[in-house]
Amino acid sequence: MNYRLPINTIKEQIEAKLQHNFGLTLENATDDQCYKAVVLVVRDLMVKGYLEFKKRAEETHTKRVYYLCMEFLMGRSLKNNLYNLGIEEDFRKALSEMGLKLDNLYEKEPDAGLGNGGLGRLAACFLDGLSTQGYPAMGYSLCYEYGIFRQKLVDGWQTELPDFWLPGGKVWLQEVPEKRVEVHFGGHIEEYWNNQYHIVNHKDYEKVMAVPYDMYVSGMDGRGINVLRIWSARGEAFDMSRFNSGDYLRAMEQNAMAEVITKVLYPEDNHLEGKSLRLSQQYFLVSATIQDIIRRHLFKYSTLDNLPDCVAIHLNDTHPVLAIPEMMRVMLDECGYTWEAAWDIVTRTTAYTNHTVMAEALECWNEELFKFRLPRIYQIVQEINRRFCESMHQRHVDGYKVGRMAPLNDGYVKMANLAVISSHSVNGVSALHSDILKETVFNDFYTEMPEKFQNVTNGIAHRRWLNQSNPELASLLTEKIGDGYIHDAAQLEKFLEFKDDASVLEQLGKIKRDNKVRLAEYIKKANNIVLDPDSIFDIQIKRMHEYKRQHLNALHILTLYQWLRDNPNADFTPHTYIFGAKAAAGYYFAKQMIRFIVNLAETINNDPRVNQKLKVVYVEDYRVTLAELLTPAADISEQISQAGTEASGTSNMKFMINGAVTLGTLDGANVEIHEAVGDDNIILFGMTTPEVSALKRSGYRPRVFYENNPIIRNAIDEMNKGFCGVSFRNITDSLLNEDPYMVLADFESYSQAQKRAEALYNDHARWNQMGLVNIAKAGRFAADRAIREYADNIWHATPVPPAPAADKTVKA
Ligand code: T68
Repeated sequence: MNYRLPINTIKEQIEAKLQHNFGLTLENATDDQCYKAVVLVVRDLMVKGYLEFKKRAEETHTKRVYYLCMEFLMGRSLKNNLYNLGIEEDFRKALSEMGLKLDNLYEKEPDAGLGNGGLGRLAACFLDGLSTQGYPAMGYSLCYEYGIFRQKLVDGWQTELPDFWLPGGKVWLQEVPEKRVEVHFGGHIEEYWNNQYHIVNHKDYEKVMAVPYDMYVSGMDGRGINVLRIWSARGEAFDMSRFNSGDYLRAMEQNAMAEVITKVLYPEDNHLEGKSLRLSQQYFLVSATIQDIIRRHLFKYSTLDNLPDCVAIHLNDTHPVLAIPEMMRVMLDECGYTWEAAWDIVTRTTAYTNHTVMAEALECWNEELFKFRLPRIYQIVQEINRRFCESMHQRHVDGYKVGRMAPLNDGYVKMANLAVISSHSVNGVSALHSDILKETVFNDFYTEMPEKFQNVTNGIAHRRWLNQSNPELASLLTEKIGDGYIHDAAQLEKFLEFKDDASVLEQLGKIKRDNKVRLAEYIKKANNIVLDPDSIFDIQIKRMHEYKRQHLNALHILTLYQWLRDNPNADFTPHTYIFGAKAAAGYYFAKQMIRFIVNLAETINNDPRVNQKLKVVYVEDYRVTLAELLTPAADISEQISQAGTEASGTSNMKFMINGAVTLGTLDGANVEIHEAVGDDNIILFGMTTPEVSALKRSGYRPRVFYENNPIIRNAIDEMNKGFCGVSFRNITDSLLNEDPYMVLADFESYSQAQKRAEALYNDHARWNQMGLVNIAKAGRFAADRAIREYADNIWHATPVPPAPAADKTVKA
């Protein structure tokens, strides 16, 4: 479909939307209203494309992919959709003729922050990959009224403000009230036999309505347009019985309780609190989604027998795993399937991705809570558990091992166990992570059912993270290697040809500098700190977490500061360290880490002995839109997690494709980045995963490093004394006594790596060449590639075949 419109038509349509939606003419409209009018015009185009794509998918019986995830960190959409539909320049021109600047309207869009970090952003990147490659797919999630909180730093301490994104964000959403479904909580179950039929009645439940909102997601060229369907919780429309019995207030209260379910996104990543509301969110998502999927399928086929042939359901992490017992419930209680038939269909349809090995993130629900909130689902999980244990005993599997694998154990519902047992495929998100899963957390399962285990290394939407965020680099690439890489990121490899081309290397250096200047302008405005664009921009952006070791980076900066203070005239390559991260609201240690970095930054930036050479910036409210500004400006990409802890990482890929050099451990996808670029184009340090395990086994004593290394000792002593009047003894206590992520053990190696980075940077041609190799080798980390692997190896799905030529002629 061609999405282009004549410039005059674009202008007329925008004016019509202003008139129709706001009762305004252009002269009286604000930028905010104009932004919304533009979105409405773009949305109309996308609806047309979507309907056409959907029709073709249905006619060709192409398998549909349903991607269930509690989080989709979409960021902004306007630029992405205009770019993908190939209409950005037309809109820019039309708006300019109307006296408006498209770039100003972009700034009116709030980030759709319906996620915490890597997991949610991955889901968003995957929607792009699915649409671009023409797979008919639907993302399912929740319409949180408040997305990830806005971060405000007050004297270095993170405070959280509500992110009420809907006033500016809702314009992308289409409410579909006729597709609403009921979700039932609580109550009790009555069972009886009627002739040979087992009847299950769920009584006295609370009813919550799930109302869908659809957000259209375009792929490149608009070939495929898919929908992200997010559910909003509502109380019953109007409880006449309560109203009639005079219980008006109680009726209103029930409504409010129901609506709490989608009020706010839980702001934890890689950590789970067993809160009842979170369980309700999870069940609300899967119940509404499964009912929706089954209704759609039955409407078309009148049977669920062929579900696994027509549909793939993907469970992104364990959060939506209750989709499995929910599907069983619908098939058993509402569709009359036997357990065996239903189980066969369900397990052939669903697949599961694991995103973490962190013990505190492996979901377990208190069995009593679970039973109370979801009595029928609990019964089904019990039956899954019973049958699983029985089958293992029949195979003479050791009883302890069966216990460890059981979904019900020790008074908990173990979601990861339920996921592995009930899915036909289990994958990790990088080669290393997938191996670790097999060797550790899922080793019991791996030895019993090895055929289920796969790896799909993560990938990023390279058009957003390269073409849209770094247009200068994108045009250099297009000039040198053509634009094939936009669809096929593997073609970036052609850029290697220019590895020794001095003029291209120089251009790369200039582009990087321009992006650094752009970032410096933002930081001057936001933080009132002046940065030197010729200094090394060394960036660590990701959630604040001990395992990601931002405190290793900060501790090293402190040692640099101490050295520079003593040697102010020493030869030192100017270095700017930039951090951006939110901490989970209740994660005290992570908040202390933020405060440490902010206070350290304040001290360094205000010390005239060093501040011409060393700067530290903590950007407030790190989010997708800021990442788009930060990533192209990095010289160094900090990927310094303790080996074996970061499942994959995706900022490493975004930095790489923008020509930054990874300074990192052999963890997550860094291992594959290393494989791709070779020893010369990455700066590695620290222990490997087996070395970490060996040190743990032999008994790690972090204090030894303090005692034997005066540099570490001085830094820790100064942390104890404190910065800006605040002592960081809780961090140093942890480092000296436990150091669970072995910061001190890796410190010396990290410090050497930083020195190597500086030396390499000073050889500008060499440094630019390292950047070039990183760009050229980044193709394999595209979301398009990851999606193809999921489609081929897990979902067994194919793209919608292009319409026959005859069709095209008719339309033209
Ligand atoms: C991340 N996980 C991994 N979790 O940490 C990262 N957790 O290595 C990986 O690249 C990324 O997933 C994509 O695979 C998360 O981001 C969460 O955000 C999360 C949210 C809620 C509960 C638990």
